[in-house]
Amino acid sequence: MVGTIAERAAPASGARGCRGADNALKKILVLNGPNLNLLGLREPTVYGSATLADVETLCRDTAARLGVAVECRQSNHEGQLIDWIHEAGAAQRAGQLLGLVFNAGAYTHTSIALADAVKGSSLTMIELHISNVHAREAYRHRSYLSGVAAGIVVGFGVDGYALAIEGLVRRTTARP
Ligand code: CA2
Repeated sequence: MVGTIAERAAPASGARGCRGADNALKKILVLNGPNLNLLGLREPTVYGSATLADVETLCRDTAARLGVAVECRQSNHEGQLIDWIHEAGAAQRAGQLLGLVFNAGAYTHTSIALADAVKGSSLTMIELHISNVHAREAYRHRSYLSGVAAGIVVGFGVDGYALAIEGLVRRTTARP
C-alpha cells in the first residue's frame, strides 16, 4: 500500500469539479470485497462479463464526468477492508473524501465487524450489489450493512457502480 487515501487524491488540473477548502479534488473510494477479483472470469450469468478492471475503468470515467476523483481497491480479507474503512473515515473527517461505494461481497451477509467499522467511522457509505440479492437465496436477503448505509444500489449489474458514484456525489455536494 503506497500512500493514504488523501495523499493519492490527485487533483485534475483545470477541471471544474468538487473541491475542498484546499482546492484539491474531492475523492470517492470504491471498495470491492471477497471474490470480486473474479468478476468476468466466472459465473457470467450472475455477474456479467465485465472484469474488475472494466469496473474500475467505469468508476474512473464516471468520476471524471462528475468532476471528482476516485480510488478503487479490492481485498479478500475482512481486516484489510476494516482498515481501509477507518482510513476513509479519517479522510472524510478531514474534508478530503466524499464517501465510500462498497460492494462487500458475501461479507455483506455475515460481517457485523464491517458494519461497526462504517458506523464507528461515521462514513457516508453507499452499499452496492451487482446482482439483485433479494431475488436470490434467502441468506443473501439479510445485509448487516444496509442499516449503516446512506443509500443502496442493487441489481443494476456493474452499471450500479456508476449509479452509486453519481448518487454519492449528488447526496454530498452542495448545489447553488
Ligand atoms: O451481487 C453482488 O454484487 C454480491 O455482493 C456479490 C457477492 C455475493 O456474495 C453477494 O451476495 C452479492 C459475490 C462476489 C463474488 O463474485 C464473483 C464473481 C465472479 C465469479 C465468482 C464470484
